[in-house]
Amino acid sequence: MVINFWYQLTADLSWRIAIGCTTFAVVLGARIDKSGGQVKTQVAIIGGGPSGLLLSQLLHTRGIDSVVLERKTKDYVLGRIRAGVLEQGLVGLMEQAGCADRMHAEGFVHDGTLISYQDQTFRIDFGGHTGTPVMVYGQTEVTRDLYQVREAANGKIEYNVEDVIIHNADGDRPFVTYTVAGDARRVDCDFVAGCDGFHGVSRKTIPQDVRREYEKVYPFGWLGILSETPPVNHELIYANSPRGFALCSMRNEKLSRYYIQCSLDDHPENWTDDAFWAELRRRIPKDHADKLVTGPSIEKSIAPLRSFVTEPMRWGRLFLCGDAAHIVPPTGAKGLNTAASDVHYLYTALRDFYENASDAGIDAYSQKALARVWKAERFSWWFSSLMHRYPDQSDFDLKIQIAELEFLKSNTAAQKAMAENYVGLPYER
Ligand code: RFL
Ligand code: PHB
Repeated sequence: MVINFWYQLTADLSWRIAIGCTTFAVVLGARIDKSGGQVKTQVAIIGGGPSGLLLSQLLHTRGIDSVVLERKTKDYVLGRIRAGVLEQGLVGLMEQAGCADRMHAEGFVHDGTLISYQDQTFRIDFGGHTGTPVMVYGQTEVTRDLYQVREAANGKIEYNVEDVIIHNADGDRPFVTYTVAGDARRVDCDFVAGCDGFHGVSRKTIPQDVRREYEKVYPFGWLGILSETPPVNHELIYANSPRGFALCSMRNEKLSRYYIQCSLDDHPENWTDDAFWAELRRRIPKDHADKLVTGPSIEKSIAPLRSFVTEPMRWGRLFLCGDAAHIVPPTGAKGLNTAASDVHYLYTALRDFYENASDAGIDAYSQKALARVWKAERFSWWFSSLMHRYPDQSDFDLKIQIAELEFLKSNTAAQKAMAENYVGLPYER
């Protein structure tokens, strides 16, 4: 009873004082009281993947308190091999978050990429067309760096959370309930950030009659392997071959990441390492195939390809970020980068709220985030359509695909458009 009264009072006070008074909000936010499994914070973040951790750390740099609730363990999150290419926007956010040193020391700056089809190979010159490179640095390392700064700052991350439910998102005082090893807990907050990926609970909290979903499922997947071998080329190679798409990527000079298009009913166990290397060799340009260094795979998995967007990305005090709101096929490396632009818009909006007592940012969040999301969706869809073999592709479709590749190879304006999208469109102010 006493706890509940105190709790209601601080929840109410925090909310009122937060409006228009940073200092008080910061002081209250930092005063996280925990009693009987109840915690008070400013922003409850569901999901401790890259979106959730980055948002939490950025808010921390401005004295805005958050609690991250993660369904898995830290090791599990770090075990997921995913993105490898970071746009400058994300690089800049890592700098603002105070955890970019290792990325700058160990990441690889790429000024272009190779595209191959039939017996042709050409290069898209990012530097020449946009003056901007991309950074090759694995999502695993981004996440590791974010965990490190969150832990150094005593950031609150709860692992192994189950049964997460978001309450009152459309009211004034949202709260989140969950269990850890059967123990019921609750976080009261001003806002909830849904950073819990495609299979999380946040998106589904938005009522069905408010939510509109757009989806395209592709009739193939990517079989990917990680191997402790030197990359076949110093830049990425995207290959359109009659046997299907292939991608040569990397994590560092001793760690390569390769993908081949596969059918949706395929399984990683169907592929010995030798079979994978043989198939990759058949799909990439001959001069590269000849110098491909092979070795045992240390990870092998299949990812289906999907385009997905949910609208709106805000419902009351709940804001969706990253894969919770949208998915792109990995062709063009936009998933993590689009998650990062959401984080940028939400972080800016929350700063505006706490520091300037302005609702303008949070009111504009969904529209601003979606405007950029749809451009990334278009680019990923276009690049996927250009590079893959579709089961139902007619001879006409194939001719069009080759004509488009030839146009891209020879047309500077088309290359510039591709480079601008690949390195990442600017964040709107
Ligand atoms: P994540 O990474 O899925 O993290 C969500 C977190 O939420 C947790 N969670 C919950 N926690 C609490 N309660 C619940 N009910 C929960 N439900 C889920 C999960 O355990 C998880 O830890 O989403 P986030 O943070 O939005 O990050 C998105 C990125 O991970 C994703 O977009 C990229 O990996 C996509 N992607 C790529 N993106 C790029 O920008 N560049 C690339 O080069 C790139 N390559 C890729 C990719 C994705 C791939 N796969 C496997 C889908 C390559 C591949 C193969
Ligand atoms: C990766 O390195 O995992 C990667 C790189 C580029 C992509 C997709 C994935 O387009």
